Amino acid sequence: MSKLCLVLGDQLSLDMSSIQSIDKQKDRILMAEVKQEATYVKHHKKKIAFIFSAMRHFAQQLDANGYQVDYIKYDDAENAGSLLEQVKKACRQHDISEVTVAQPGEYRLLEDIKQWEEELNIPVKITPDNRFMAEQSFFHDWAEGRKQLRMEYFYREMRKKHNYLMESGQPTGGKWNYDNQNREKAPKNLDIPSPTVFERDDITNEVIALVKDSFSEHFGDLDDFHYAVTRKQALVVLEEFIEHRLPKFGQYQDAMIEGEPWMYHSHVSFYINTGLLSPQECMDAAEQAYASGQAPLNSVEGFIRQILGWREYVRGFYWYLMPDYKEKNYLSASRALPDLYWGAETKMNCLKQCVKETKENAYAHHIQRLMVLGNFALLAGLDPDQVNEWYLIVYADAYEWVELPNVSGMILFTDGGLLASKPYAASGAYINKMSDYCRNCEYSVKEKTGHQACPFNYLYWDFLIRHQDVLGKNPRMGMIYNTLKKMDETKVSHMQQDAEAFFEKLANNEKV
Ligand code: FAD
Ligand code: DLZ
Ligand code: SF4
Repeated sequence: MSKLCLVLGDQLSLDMSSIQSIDKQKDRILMAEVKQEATYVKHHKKKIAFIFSAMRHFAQQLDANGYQVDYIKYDDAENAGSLLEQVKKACRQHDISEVTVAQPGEYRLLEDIKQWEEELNIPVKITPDNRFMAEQSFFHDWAEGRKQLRMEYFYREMRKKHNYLMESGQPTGGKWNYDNQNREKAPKNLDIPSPTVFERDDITNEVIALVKDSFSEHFGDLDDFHYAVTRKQALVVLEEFIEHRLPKFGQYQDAMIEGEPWMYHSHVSFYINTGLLSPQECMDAAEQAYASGQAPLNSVEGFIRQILGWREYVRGFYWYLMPDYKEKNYLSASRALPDLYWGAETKMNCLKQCVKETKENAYAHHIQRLMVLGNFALLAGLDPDQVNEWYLIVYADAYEWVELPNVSGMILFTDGGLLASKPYAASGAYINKMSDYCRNCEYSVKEKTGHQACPFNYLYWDFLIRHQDVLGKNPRMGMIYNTLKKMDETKVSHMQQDAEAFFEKLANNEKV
């Protein structure tokens, strides 16, 4: 009698609680590429290629470490198509008395696995996901009784608890947050380091051929696949980030440049989320760079805030509020996701560039996701389910625990202010300030109305007018509603007409 440990595609770490709980000599590990997980949404081709290749490499690593692994490839003749069916087969094949799996990152799969005991007639043990620094109970205790769940206060608790950038109980440099030093526009002719690139090995080539064949209908390009697919490679990505990009990460964190998808960002989300890197080692490396004078505080604090703050916070937030959170729609948004999100032609250069890069790389950096693609989704009142599905599909780092709070809470304000104190809504002026997209746009960012006007300009005011009944009560929106009050009525009515005409074009699938 032995145990069967199921390792999911985003649980690729030898330190996983489930793997740690088994006996190498007696027990078995199961990993399976299954239709159920690869198609419950139509993931970007590069996301599937990355996950399958990283899974296959990790199986080899397990094997080299003395574990007994059953690995089911997507095109194996005996592939049963779902995790449960694969587990059933493995239980029949080996004399299994218990199944163990670490808590999955998505509510739907956790609920599914909770039913398995009845199906299998043996115990199914779900161990905690020990890759996060804040246990679910820690978030729960922090959140309970609060009306608003602000990341900033959670982050301070985490800084103290885990002793990052702390000196004698006080934050290093005297401030908790250097966000105001993370907003510079990038000057021309910046010498941005290229991203870390790896040659594809036989495993990755085989997976790419498989994805081409089996997922041809899915969105996204497969060309120039250069991601790390092993822990060893992911460590090189981290090392190169710390050396070459971290020094300017803080300064240009919010900047966007046409043709520069990678900027000074770390590109480690794919690897942390699948277990190839730990959040601690990423932050330790950054803190060490500060201690040795290699990187300034605004960069290092900014990077640590994203991981110890935002990443841990959204994960706690997700499990604290699911399943109800997914149903929220405070602004009653219902417009269908326009085809331009799938690459249909658009005159709006900022959207065009961000979608193009997303299609090419299964990656866009934070401010592109938030202030271009997200801002448009908010202002246009796009349906939250469709927007969530799009984000879950297109980014190689997307799993619902991290995608949903960012999309529903941060960009769409579906929770009415639980995550963000006000909607991240902005006109074209913000995009023009933080990027060079407007230079090559058919619209004019300076014009507020008329067919040359940047749609973000009139959509912004139209959004505020449409939601005045609820947003007008928000104290953080007071100033902007005062500006609206003082605006010339004819101008306001022109903006509303322009917005209406724009929405009509969207509905008719016309190019906007
Ligand atoms: P960097 O900018 O270098 O940041 C460092 C790390 O901080 C990231 O690797 C990530 O682990 C963490 N981080 C930064 N911001 C966030 C955040 N808001 N939430 C959680 N972690 C964060 N991140 C995902 O990992 N998966 C997603 O599906 C995802 N969807 C998003 C959707 C929207 C609408 C928005 C606004 C943000 C989303 N993010 C998501 C957060 C963020 O955009 C990505 O983590 C980041 O762009 C990944 O690139 P990077 O590794 O170069 O990050
Ligand atoms: C994302 C993904 C994909 C595309 N394919 C698989 C797979 O075939 N087998 C697997 O075990 N996991 C896969 N994953 C990751 C899971 O979807 C992920 O574990 C859950 O969404 C929970 O985060
Ligand atoms: Fe985007 Fe408007 Fe600038 Fe065009 S003018 S790139 S639509 S912000």
